[in-house]
Amino acid sequence: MTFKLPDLPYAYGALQPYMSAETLQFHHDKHHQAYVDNGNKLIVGSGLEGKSIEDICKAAFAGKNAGLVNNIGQHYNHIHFWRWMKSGGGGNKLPGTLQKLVDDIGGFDKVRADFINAGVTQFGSGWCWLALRDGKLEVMKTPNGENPLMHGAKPILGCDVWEHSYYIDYRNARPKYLEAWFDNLVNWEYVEEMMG
Ligand code: MN3
Repeated sequence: MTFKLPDLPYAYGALQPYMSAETLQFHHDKHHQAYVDNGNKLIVGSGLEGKSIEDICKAAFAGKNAGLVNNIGQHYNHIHFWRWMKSGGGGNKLPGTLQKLVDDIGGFDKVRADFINAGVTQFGSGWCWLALRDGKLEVMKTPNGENPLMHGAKPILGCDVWEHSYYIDYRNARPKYLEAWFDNLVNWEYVEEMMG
C-alpha cells in the first residue's frame, strides 16, 4: 500500500476569509504532499508495511521511529484536518452525543477556551486536540507530527498550529487563528463521525 494525498473536500477558496486559498494551496499541495512522499519512503523496511495508518502511528511512536511518527503522523493528522473544517462551520450547536461529553467536562465555553489555550501554549510546532480516553473527552496538545493515538487516546478534533497553517493569513497571531478556526470553520458533524 502506498499513501496518497487525498483531494481537499472543498475548493481552495471555500474557507475564506478565515483561511485563504493561498494557505490551502501551500498547506495541502506542498506540505501534506511532502509528508505523503516521505512516509512512502520511510515505511519501506520498517516492518509496518500494510498496517492501518492508525496502527502505524501507534507502533512508530512505541518503537521510537521519529521519521515515521512525524511523516505518517502528519499524514493521518492532515487527512482529518481538511475534513475537520468546512465553509460555514463553527458555532456552538453540537450533535447531541458530543454535547453530553462536552458538558461532562465543563461545557462549551470551557472546552473552547481550553482547546484554544492548548493550541496557544503548544511551544513550537504541533497540534491541539479534543480526544476520547476511556469514553471521556479530553483536551490535549502534542508536538510536531504526534497525535492522541500515540498517547492512548482517540482524536476527534485537531487544529494544526504549525506556522504553515496560519502565517500567511495571521502572521504570528496564533491566538487569533485559533479563535477564528474554532468559531468559524469546525465541522462538528465530522467530529461526531470520528466518535463512532
Ligand atoms: Mn500542517
